[in-house]
Amino acid sequence: MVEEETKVISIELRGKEGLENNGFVQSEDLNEEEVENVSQEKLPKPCQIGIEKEEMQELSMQPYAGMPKEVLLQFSTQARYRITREILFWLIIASSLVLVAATIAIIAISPKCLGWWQASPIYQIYPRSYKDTDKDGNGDLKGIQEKLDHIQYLNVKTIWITSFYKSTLKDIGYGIEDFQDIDPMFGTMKDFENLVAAIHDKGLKVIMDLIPNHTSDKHKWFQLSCNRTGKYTDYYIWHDCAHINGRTTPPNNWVSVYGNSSWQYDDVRKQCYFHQFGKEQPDLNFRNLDVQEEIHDVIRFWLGKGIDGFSINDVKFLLEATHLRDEPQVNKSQNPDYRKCSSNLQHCFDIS
Ligand SMILES: [Ca+2]
Ligand SMILES: [Ca+2]
Repeated sequence: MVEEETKVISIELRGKEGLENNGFVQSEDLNEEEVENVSQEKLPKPCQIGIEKEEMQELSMQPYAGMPKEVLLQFSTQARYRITREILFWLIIASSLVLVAATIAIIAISPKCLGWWQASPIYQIYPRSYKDTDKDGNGDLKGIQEKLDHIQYLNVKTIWITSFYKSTLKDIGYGIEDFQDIDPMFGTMKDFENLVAAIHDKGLKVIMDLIPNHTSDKHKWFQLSCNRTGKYTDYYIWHDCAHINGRTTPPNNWVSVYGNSSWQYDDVRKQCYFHQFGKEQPDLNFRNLDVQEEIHDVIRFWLGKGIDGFSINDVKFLLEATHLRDEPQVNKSQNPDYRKCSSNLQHCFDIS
């Protein structure tokens, strides 16, 4: 009989009055003597319940919080705990290896160090106001060379020499007459070569201005363009404009950085040319591939002289919209005469 095979196990259960707690946590404040003193009448009556043996085994095998080491070891060897533990262990090992490999890969493919142009502040020199060695009142290239020890003392690694091109000195040397020559005020090409060599001997780098947006109106390219000579005809931005009794009506309302119209009438060509800056600085037509190639030649020329890099000037002015639409006024209720100031117009079309 099933009932006969069932072994009744008596379990004494007592009320949870702090006397027992599963046998693994004892109240340190309650010693045996105190327990003896507890009145038997006050203790709850033991009771008996019947539990199947298999149920009892399963019940007794449930892990519980705070179980002692001996009980814990009983469970730790069971397959479900051992396999789970091993899977987690190898996952941690694999994750650690992936992390180490990724770290090494990132270090390996990252730039090893800063570029030379990032290694220190760049020391800008406006040569005309720097040291004057021939006492003509203007600084010169030899003056820069004489101050290299001072620059090195400052722990500067790169020097930027602003425009020393041959120019009319309009706009402090930014209206260039010849992109491949040095203004006599600053010295000779030999002086420049000596300066670059001295700079490099001291372990320094040197950059110079590159001004591709415009030239001086004295540049030979512009003279040839005024006369519509061959490929130079379209080296600049020309457009028809009305010119009656000395009064010019420009193609649009565009205003130069220095104020007033960006268009200047040329008596030789009988057209207007565009200038972002002064009227003595006509803009090159940078959509012309021959012009682009000319600037490439300029870059190659100075790199050949040993220059380490360029500071490219006024890049945002390189290209203008070809449709030549009027720029909208910032304040539409403003008198149109105020359009003579560049800041009164939105530059949607003449600045890229
Ligand atoms: Ca001088
Ligand atoms: Ca331009």
